[in-house]
Amino acid sequence: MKNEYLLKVYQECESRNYGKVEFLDAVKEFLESIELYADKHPELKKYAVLERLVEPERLIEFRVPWVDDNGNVHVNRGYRVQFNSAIGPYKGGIRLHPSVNQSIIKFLGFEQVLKNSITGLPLGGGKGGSDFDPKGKSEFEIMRFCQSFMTELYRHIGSMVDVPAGDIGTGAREVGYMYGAYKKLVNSFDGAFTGKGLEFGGSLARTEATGFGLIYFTEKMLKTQLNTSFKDKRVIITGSGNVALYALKKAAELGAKVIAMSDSNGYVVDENGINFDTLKVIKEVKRERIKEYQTQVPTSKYFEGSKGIYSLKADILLPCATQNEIDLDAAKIIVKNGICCVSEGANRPSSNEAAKYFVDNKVLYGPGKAANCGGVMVSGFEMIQNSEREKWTFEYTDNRLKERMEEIYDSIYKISSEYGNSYNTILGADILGFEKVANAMIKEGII
Ligand code: NDP
Ligand code: 2IT
Repeated sequence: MKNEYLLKVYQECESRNYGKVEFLDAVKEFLESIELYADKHPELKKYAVLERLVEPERLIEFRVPWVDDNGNVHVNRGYRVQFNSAIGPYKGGIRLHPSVNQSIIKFLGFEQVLKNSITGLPLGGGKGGSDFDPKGKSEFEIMRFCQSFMTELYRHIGSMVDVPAGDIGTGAREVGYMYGAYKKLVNSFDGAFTGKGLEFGGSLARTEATGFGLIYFTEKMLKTQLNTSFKDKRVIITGSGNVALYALKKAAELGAKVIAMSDSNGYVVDENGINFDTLKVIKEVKRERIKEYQTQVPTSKYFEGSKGIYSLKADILLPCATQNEIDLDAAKIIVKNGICCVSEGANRPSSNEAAKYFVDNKVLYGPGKAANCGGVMVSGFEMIQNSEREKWTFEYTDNRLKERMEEIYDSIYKISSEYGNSYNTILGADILGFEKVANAMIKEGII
């Protein structure tokens, strides 16, 4: 970073966020990538747009006590960051994972501001979560936790204020419990959550949206840059949750062979292509580990440890698990193995160094904030349907998602090309997301 204004913003942010590594990495990547844009836009400094952008409007931290099935009391910590509402109500998921802390929630909230702007919908950015670990908990323990979480969160959200949704550890079941508790507390059916059940205001295709959107974006990138497609490609997907599962489904529909998938314990390799229906029952219905796939499909192989997956030979890698899965060393192995495309279903799965390495080596790179924005896009469609008291068909919703994901890639390609490198999608995505938010922050005044 050479621009003095950007340097000053980063240094101030660093001193205010000591030790918040994930958040600072996200801010640094963003400031570095918009440098050429900032050089041409002195109004950013005049109106202190970047100082305001990196400071959340509000961060709520709260106690979440709950009682397990044996009568023991536990206390977890809950968070909601309401990062930026310049272009719409705060919007973003809720993550339940033992690793959740302020730094992770802030990085996710910061990314969400840009991502939501990229969708083209009027949505601000937020994120929430807790260090609660859903693994091994009974159905009623999960329900009691979600209800306790909502006894605080309900007062901060609403359909015109802040609209949460799912993320790691929060799927349709958890959203149901949270929305149920919210409704009871506010006595209003105002759709203040997305990812709801289809019986109570949920949108068709929301479950599929992030994974499908990732594939639509990536297919367009493959076509534009390499005049190729998913057909007959060998694909690796990390993770085996909501995003990974529906990325598998759509990639296979387009003729790809997904040869490996993982969870935090290990990975399976199936040279015949991982079977969606088998994996869906294991993960969504039975909530088992991916190891179980090997029992169901004896010709496949299971390996302990999730890192070995990057050493497999393939054409395309879709990281769909969590942040910082791919460091520079892993990126070097991936490039050496001939992967031509890395497209992110997860939020910031590649470290800054790894992402830069992909761009520098002309690997097609889909940054998460663009490649995975299909999820929040269909969340936005759910909000539209709720306010219209409407229900769109699966086909209509899916077609709109596909059309929009392709347009988003086109816009990123255009911006990156104008700035001199069509492979630098990091710059393209950041500028696409940022410009609208920045203009809104200037026009709305310094507040
Ligand atoms: P799920 O909880 O459904 O699945 C998460 C998957 O990632 C699981 O396979 C899990 O394995 C693995 N995983 C999680 N944490 C770790 C870790 N620390 N190390 C290794 N593996 C890990 O979550 P989603 O599929 O919803 O989310 C996956 C990613 O996609 C996240 O980065 C999320 O922020 C992002 N995302 C999600 C969207 C959505 O609509 N759901 C939208 C946009 C982005 P295990 O079971 O072993 O923990
Ligand atoms: O990271 C994300 O975009 C999500 N977890 C989805 C957010 C949403 O509001 O649908």
